[in-house]
Amino acid sequence: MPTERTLAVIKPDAVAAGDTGHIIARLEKEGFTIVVMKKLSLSDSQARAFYAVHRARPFYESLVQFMTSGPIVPMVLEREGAIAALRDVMGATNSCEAARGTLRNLYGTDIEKNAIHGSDAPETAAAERAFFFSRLEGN
Ligand code: FUP
Repeated sequence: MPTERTLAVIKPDAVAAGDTGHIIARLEKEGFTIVVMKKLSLSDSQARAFYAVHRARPFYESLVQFMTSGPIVPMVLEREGAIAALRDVMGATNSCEAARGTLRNLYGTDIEKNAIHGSDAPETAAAERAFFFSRLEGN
């Protein structure tokens, strides 16, 4: 399996709960290398742009509110098969349904406050990495 890069975002719920370090430690234990990482707060328009694919969905406004409610920690992760491997360790979208021991099971609350985002395909990984990080930053 080739080495890949993907984007992970520790969401406002997990950052506010003080779980940033726990999540990073788990990702490193799962074999991911952190290529580049930062902590920031999204503006309303930035959150709308990041989740533009969901703009017609009923949960969009609430999702934008949540994602702008506090700081987040985006990072580029590298590993063999990184995109699928991150989705595995994250677990299902709804934290209530995520398999035991997954990050969303351990650190999320529900379908919205689910602790972590991970890109779902090579095309979205490339676009989402570029959303947060420039070439100059090592992306
Ligand atoms: P995922 O790829 O697992 O993050 O899930 P989606 O791309 O389907 O959804 C993106 C985000 O929208 C989720 F992380 C949380 C939010 N969401 C809701 O708040 N309600 C829903 O019914 C579905 C998704």
